[in-house]
Amino acid sequence: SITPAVVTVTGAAGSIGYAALFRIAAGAMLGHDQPVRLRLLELPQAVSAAVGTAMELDDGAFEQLLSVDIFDDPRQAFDGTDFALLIGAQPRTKGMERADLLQANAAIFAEQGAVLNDVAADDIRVVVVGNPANTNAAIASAHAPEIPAERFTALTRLDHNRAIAQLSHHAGVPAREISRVSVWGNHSATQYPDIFHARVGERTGAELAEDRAWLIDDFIPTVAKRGTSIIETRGASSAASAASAAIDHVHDWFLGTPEGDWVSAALPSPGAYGVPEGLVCSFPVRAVNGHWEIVEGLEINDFSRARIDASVAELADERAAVGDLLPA
Ligand code: NAX
Repeated sequence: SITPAVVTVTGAAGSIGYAALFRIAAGAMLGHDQPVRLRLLELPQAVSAAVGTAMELDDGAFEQLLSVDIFDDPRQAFDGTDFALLIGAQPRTKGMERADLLQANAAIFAEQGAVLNDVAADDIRVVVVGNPANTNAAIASAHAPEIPAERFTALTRLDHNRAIAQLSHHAGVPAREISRVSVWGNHSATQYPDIFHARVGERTGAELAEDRAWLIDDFIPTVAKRGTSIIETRGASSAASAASAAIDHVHDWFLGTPEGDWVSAALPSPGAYGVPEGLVCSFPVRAVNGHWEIVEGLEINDFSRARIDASVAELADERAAVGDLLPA
């Protein structure tokens, strides 16, 4: 029999958490044969909503869902956990400066990193969804010295999936025939969705990129500003698509990326592609035997270099803004 996996979801009563939990319970994340124990972490005022979600999870009668426990204490929620989806974060409220948001979240992720360091399972894998996701992941990792840094990742798979969707519409090719898209940098409007190495049905991304007007004025900004368009159109921020991307991220990390393809995820830079060490930056990655490996040796043209550098500069600024919580 397969050892059950312990999965902790923070912000479990929020919009993304609500959408993610049912698909995790249904086996979309770890496979349909993998038994799962769910731990939900919420703020005290949202515990009741999380209890209600747990009642609904019960009512799903999911075959592989062994238990659902709810906590407002990270130490209990992360005890022995194998997978941590860190979705809960302090939202940006009216009048709040970006630096204030960074500071507020830095405190949350410093604490959660330290607790994970103390109580999580040895093979813990962490994906940070709560914004600013890259810097939050860097802070959590900096406070977890006993956990290998590459176990702390941030979600840029939603950006990756958005890029595939836009390419699919533009080229009239189904998503399943699109591979090797790369998102570089920060999960923010400075991110760079790179199609120069992509395969788009019978065509190449490089060929599509020859239409620079489309690339610069349409494709890149549409992907980078998609979150804002969703808010404007839907009246609420991306939730089910973000949950789906977080599930894709953990799924591939655990079970592997398809042969011949790669995905995007933000990892602590080992200095790859000139990205300063330790910045949690999105790269093209493959999962091999349960570990992310950055796809090496891609040729980066001047067009891409300038855009990667701009997003990496923003990550460096965020690191500077959180100061002591993230030692340089
Ligand atoms: P919601 O406000 O619906 O839910 C957040 C939940 O987190 C709330 O229930 C709140 O009580 C809880 N929470 C806050 N602080 C917590 C803490 N310290 N411990 C445990 N729980 C805590 O937000 P939702 O729409 O679910 O978005 C969650 C986060 O994802 C936000 O930071 C959002 O900016 C971020 N996003 C990240 C994306 C990505 O691709 N990386 C895309 C979607 C989304 O914008």
